[in-house]
This record gives sequence, C-alpha cells and structure tokens, in this order.
Amino acid sequence: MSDAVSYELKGRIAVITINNPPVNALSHGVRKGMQDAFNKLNADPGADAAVLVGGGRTFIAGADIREFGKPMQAPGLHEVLDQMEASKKPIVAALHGTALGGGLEVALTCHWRVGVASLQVGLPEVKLGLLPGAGGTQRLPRLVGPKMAADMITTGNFIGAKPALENGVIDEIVTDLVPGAVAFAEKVVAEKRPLRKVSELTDKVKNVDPKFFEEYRANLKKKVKGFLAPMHCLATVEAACTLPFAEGMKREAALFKELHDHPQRAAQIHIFFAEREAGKIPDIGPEVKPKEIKSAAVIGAGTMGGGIAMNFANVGIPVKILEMEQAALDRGLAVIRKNYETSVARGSTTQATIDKALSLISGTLSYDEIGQADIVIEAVFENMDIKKQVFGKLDQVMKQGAILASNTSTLDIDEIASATKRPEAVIGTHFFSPANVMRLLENVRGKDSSKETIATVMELGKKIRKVPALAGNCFGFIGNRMLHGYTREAAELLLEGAMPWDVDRVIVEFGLPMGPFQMGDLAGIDVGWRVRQGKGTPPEKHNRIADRLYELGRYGQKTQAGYYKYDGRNGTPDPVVEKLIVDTSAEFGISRRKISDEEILYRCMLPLVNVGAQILDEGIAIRSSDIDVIYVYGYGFPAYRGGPMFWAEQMGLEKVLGLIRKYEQEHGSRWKPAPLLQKLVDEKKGWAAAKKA
Ligand code: T1G
Repeated sequence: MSDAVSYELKGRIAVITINNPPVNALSHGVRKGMQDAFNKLNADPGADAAVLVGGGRTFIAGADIREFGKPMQAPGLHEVLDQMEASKKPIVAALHGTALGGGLEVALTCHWRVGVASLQVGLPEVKLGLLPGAGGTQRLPRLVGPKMAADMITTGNFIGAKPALENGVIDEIVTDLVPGAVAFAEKVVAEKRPLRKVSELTDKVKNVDPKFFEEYRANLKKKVKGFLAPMHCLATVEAACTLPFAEGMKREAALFKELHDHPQRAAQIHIFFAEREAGKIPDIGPEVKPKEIKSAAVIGAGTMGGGIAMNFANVGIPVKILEMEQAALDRGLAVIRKNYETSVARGSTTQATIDKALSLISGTLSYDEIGQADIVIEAVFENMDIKKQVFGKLDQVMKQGAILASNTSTLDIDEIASATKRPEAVIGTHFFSPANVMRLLENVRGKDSSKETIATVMELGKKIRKVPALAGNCFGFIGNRMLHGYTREAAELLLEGAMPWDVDRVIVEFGLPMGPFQMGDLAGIDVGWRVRQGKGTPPEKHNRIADRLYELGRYGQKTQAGYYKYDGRNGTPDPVVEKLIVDTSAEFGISRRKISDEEILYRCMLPLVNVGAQILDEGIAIRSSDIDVIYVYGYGFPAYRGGPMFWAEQMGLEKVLGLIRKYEQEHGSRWKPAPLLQKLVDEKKGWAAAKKA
C-alpha cells in the first residue's frame, strides 16, 4: 500500500486509513492509495466489508486545493468513487473532524456513514469559486432533499453531527470512532443488508415543484453580489431533481468546468491560502509561545469598544469595559444588548447564546478593577494625547505580563508605547467597524513589541474568529494608508467631471459593498472634516467639496443629507450637490469633461496598488497577499477579484505601471510609481519576488 493509505484487517473488517496530514486532502497519492486499497478489499477473501477512516485530526477535508489549475494526475477522483460505489463489499465511512468537499463526497459514495458527536460536514467549494465536482451535488439532495442541499451547497456552511444524523447524512453517532465503525460494519454484514447506493435514491428528488427553484434562485440572486459560483451550485441541485443521476453528473461536470476555468476561482483560492499565510510571521517561529488570554478589558464603551468586547464574550472570554461616566457606560452596554437582541430576532443566534455572552460582559468606572486582565484594548477617541494618558494609566494598574493594545486606526504605536515603561507589551489591534461583524484584525507591531506580544495577538485573532494580519508601524498602517490615495482620487474626479453617484456606481459594480461617497456619508462628513482640522494643514483643493458640504451642515446619513439626499438609509442624487460640484470646478477654473467608467475605476483602484507596492517595499506588509487579505476582510474588496494586489497582477504589472505613468503625466507627482513596481516590471517578476527574507 502507499504511505498515504494503509489497509489493516480488524477481524473480517478491512480498516482503510488515509494519512495525508494536516487535513487528509485528496492528493494524487491519496487517490492512488485508495484505488489500491479498494482493489485489495474486493480481492481479499479475509475481508467482508471495509471501514474508511482519516488518520490524525480529521476525515478528508476535500480535494487538494493546491492541485487546481494544474493537470490532474490519474486516477481522478471520479474513477476512485466509481470503483467504491461498484464495490461488492459494503464500505462504511467513519467520520471525525471536518468531512468537507471531496471528503464528504467520498463519504456519500460509501454505503453507510457513522460519525463522532463533534463531527462537522459540509460542501464549502462555493467559497473557493467552485462547486462540489465529485457527485456531491447529485448525492446530497438524494439524502437530505433539495432545500437543505441547496442551503449547504450555495453557502458552503458546515452542519454538525446531530443535524447530519437527523437528515440522513450519517446513519449513526458513535462514541469511539474506529471500533464503533467496525461494529457497524459487522452488523451490516451479519444482517446481510443490501448495499445502499445514494445515487440510486430518488424519493427526495422526485416531483420537486419547479417553483421551489424559481423562488430560491430569485432570493439567491439578491445575495450573491457578483460571485458566480452560488448560482452554478443551485443549477446543479436543480439538475439532481430534474435529471437521472448519470445526466445530473454530466451537468455537474460541465458547470464545474465553467467555474474551474473562470478567473474567480483563482482569486478565491488565492484568498483561501492568503488568509492562512497571513498568520505566519517570518521572524516568529514555533518556539515563541503565545500567552493564553483568559480575561480581557476594553477602555471605552463607544461603538468600537462595545463591538470589540462582544468578540471576547462570543468565544467565552470574560471582558470588563471601562468608561469615565456611568451614563456613557450604560449607553454602551445598552447598545451591546440591542445588537445581540437584533441577532436573535434575525435568527442568526439563540437567546441562550446571547444570555451566556452577556453574562461575560461587565462594566466599571475604575481602572483598579481591570488590572488582572490578560489583555486590555484601548478604544477611546482617535487623539494622541488622550491615548497616551490612557496608556500611562494602564502602565500603572495592569499586571506585569498583560498585553496593552490600542485600537487606533492611524496613530503611531511607538509614541503610544512611549507613555509606558513596558513598550514590549504594547501593540496595535486595529478592529474594523462594526467590530463584532467585520472579520479583519489588523495587528500593528511597534519597534519594541516583543515576539511574544505579537504571537499572542495573532493567536487571539483566530480565537475570536477574526482573520489576523500583521502590519508595521506607519501612519494608517496598511489599510488606511492605502485608502487615502483611493479617496483622494475619488475627490479629484468630482472636480474634473464626475458626480458622486457616477463614481459610487462604478465601484459597486466592481464589487465593493459601497463607493467612496456612500462610505463618506455613512462615516460622517463631519468626522472627515474634524480629522483634517486635527492635522492643522492648509485646506487642499480636492477637499473643497467635502468642506463645503460640512459648512452647509450636510454630514451625511446622520443629517439625511451629504453627497446624497437621504430617506432613511436610502440615498439619491441631489441637484443641490450637483450644482455645488459644478460651481466648485468653475471656481478653480476647471473645465469639466466626460470621464469613462474605466478611468474612474483605474483612478480609484490603482492608488491602492501603487501605495501597496510602496508598503511592501518598506516591509510594512510582510507579503502582498497580506494586503489582499486586509482589503477583502476589512474594506469589502470582492474576494472573487482576490484583493488589489492579486487583481493588479492578474491585469499585468506592466499594464498597471503604464496606466500609473499616464496618470502621473496627466495629474502630477501624486501618481509617482512606487520604485518596487518599476523594479518588478523591469525584472518581469511578480509580487512574490518582493517578499522580504
Ligand atoms: N487542500 C490543500 N491544503 C489544505 C486543504 C485542502 N483542501 N485544506 C486545508 N489545507 C491546508 C491549509 O492551507 C493549511 O496549510 C493546513 O492545511 C491547515 O489548514 C472535488 C472541488 C479543514 C476546516 O474547502 O476549510 O473538495 O498553512 O489552517 O483552521 O468537490 O482548512 O499549514 O501550510 O485551515 O484547522 C473543499 C478547506 C476543497 C476545505 C481546517 N474543501 N479547508 O481548518 O486549519 S475543493 C475545503 C478548510 C473540493 C471537490 C472539490 C480548513 C479546515 P498550512 P487550516 P484549520
């Protein structure tokens, strides 16, 4: 047998074990080993049945994602599955950990399935821009019916052992996996049960009302937002309910190929691996042990403080929120309770779950009551003096060994740390609003942040179900520093001829949840104005329109007027703003021109890439894929475009540089290309070549 697959008899049951750590992906070696094992089973007079099990922490977690886009080596998965289904001897899948994608498809091809209580099963291919391509779309509906199959396949969400048992995905929950599965197989043999092939089941897929798919498709259309895969997934489930199995399999294969060959697949797989890569810090090895965070404190019960506290409570970590006044504390705790109640009302969580979380959140007005927390996160007003005061106080009250973190979104971590005698324990933990929802955690290392402090907040990020990425210390770190170029160009485009609703339409069509002016109206035009005042620099031409809106008291959604006029949250173009913009151009002697959608897109997106290249060159970002993770999980950049750096590389860095040079000629030095971009183009290399050692 091959190293990846072993075959061992337990009594008259052959136990076939997959060993391909870390997640037993269906690599070529595993497929070949399975083929050999099942050949051996059917030729083995000493075996009446087989149990298929995964070695280590999980059953098969899918096809080997690294093999996509490369020529597939034989045997292919279909060949192995056909061989398994044709087996003359019963095969029982023994499931633990996460049986996902091709792994669940292998299990669905077995004649029976048992699992342990902690099992998770799912078909998450849609998250990779794909669909289940090994029969999952035809077999799962035959077990659970079209509704549940469509829900699981179009979302990629996992289900636990209990719903899996209740819906027939597994036949039994066993306490001890292999002995339980062997006993189940022996029962099947003893009872001479006929081999049950899921592909032959029809009850749940016949006479399905076509209206079901019409309605499901209409609802799904509202949710997919530019992602191609979900609709293809639904079409395959429909095929399972309208075509014979073999025809349905052909439909699945055809739709799978369409997705496999589409650029979205490469982009979403890039983000899958980028998310995992972002957690690895080159100069921090496994010898650096993260501290365990068993308790937390948050300074400030505002929008960010409240959201940050919820993250800790949601994973069972008690958190204490400190405020200066009782009224502010009460307000903050009330907002948290309301957010939880909204989630229950929406059905995204249960009353029991939020009761537990709320029981872990408490408030205080005294610094003395937070000193024993393992980590404290400061989320007060974005002002250096206030932050240094807070950190000076934290330095006095926090126990030695505690992590002192700041949720600052732009300010200098080293200067904040200078207010303490323990800069090694100070670090930035930049959450994104709403902090209990947005998945990104941009951690910011200061020059004195210790490796242990960094390792701790990177590990914590995963624990509170965020996607952690590490940035170096500079104004605005990675995300906000890049954003400046994007918003600057958007403002310039208004002076030159575009309207806010033109720019926002192009950006939303590109795949972001909103454009820069809708974002400005949501964040508050007054907030932007105050930040500019705070800088104390002379007013700039490109901010004139925003300053005018501020002077007119148009702060955005909160005043029901900003770049748009509002009816609740619904913004519509406003002739008042149109006139204000045209007048401002005239004031600067700018003759307005028609600006193409393509120019709008490039003028807004390419500053992200150019500044991204500069950030990479400075080592503020460890790798370009970290920048992609930050933009996808923090700024709503569509995952099906892979993030700004991946998008640029797909477009071709030479073309990108050409466009930047063109805009430099037309609009001046703010478009000066990053030297790294020039260097990579000269050397005909990609971002990977820029990675610091
Ligand atoms: N292929 C290759 N590598 C994989 C992998 C896979 N399927 N799954 C995980 N890894 C690597 C991962 O990159 C990381 O590597 C390490 O394993 C640990 O992963 C035909 C088309 C299983 C829930 O989409 O969701 O089947 O960084 O850090 O947090 O229909 O991994 O250590 O070098 O994520 O404990 C469908 C993908 C494939 C599941 C474990 N399957 N994996 O989470 O560990 S498409 C999936 C996950 C398919 C068929 C189709 C998670 C996990 P490294 P990790 P984790």
